[in-house]
Amino acid sequence: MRILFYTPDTHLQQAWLDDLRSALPSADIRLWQAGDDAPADYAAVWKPVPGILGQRAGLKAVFNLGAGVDAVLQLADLPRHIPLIRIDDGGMAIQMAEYVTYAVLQHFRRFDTYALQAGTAHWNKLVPRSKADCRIGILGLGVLGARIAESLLHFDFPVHGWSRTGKHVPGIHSFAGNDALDPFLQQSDVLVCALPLTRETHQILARKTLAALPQGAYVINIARGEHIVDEDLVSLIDSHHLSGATLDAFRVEPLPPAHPFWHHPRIQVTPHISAMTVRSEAAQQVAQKIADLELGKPVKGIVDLTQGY
Ligand code: OXD
Repeated sequence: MRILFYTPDTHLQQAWLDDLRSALPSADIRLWQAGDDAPADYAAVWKPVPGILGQRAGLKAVFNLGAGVDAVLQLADLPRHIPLIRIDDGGMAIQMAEYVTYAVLQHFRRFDTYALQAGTAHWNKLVPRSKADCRIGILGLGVLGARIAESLLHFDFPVHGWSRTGKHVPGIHSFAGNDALDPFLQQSDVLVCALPLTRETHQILARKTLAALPQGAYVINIARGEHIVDEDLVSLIDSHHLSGATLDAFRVEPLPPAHPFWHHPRIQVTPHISAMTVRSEAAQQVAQKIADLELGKPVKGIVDLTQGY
């Protein structure tokens, strides 16, 4: 069996090859190099460039080696007649839950303001926030959003969620569809964006939607930079409608040094680390799914190309 592998992260290529080879010891696994147009049975890729997948003879399925599939879906030469398969969770949901829980707690317990005070050796006890005023709204209730909700419920935060179609997540009220977006936002003192990037969710957090959040709301984005209109976010923080943001994903990555997010005192930036693919786990999943496909068994995680996730 021939497996074509690609990631643009050159420093990770060998480690990926090692993990894939140990999960699939009898397969012939090769790193795609420019000009490689030899047949392959499967492709396992992250942010592929044109020419890797299109017209590839023999290809039966494509595996996406990260959480979001938007980069693959943007490829003009994506073969649309074979399954595109994502890694299910693969150790990423727990990392996202940790990241969001940290960001929520630092906002709720005002550690962000204490850090600013510490900068000027200012000793000042702030009034604690109440959980009733820290209602968490999670945009996107897939595997990742549901795991985040579960984690915040442990701390007794009131949690609700929004998704395009109705989802049942134990312990939370869920809103569904466009008409429910405004009521959802109006109750979200902390807004967590865990949405897939699609045509519908592109720039979903712009002036109008951000302004629908309650006064003093806090924004956490662990999804994609394109979900947010950067200038609108900064302007609503500057006008004190929003109290701040923790952001892990950006329109341009690495975030350019001159971008206002870097130096804004109320914005915390991290370099797209909220969840990193656990290579060995992802490689095992690819191996298991290939084994199932070869036996004609159903596999989980097939992306709906029309919905974009
Ligand atoms: C992502 C990832 O999709 O890092 O953002 O896996």
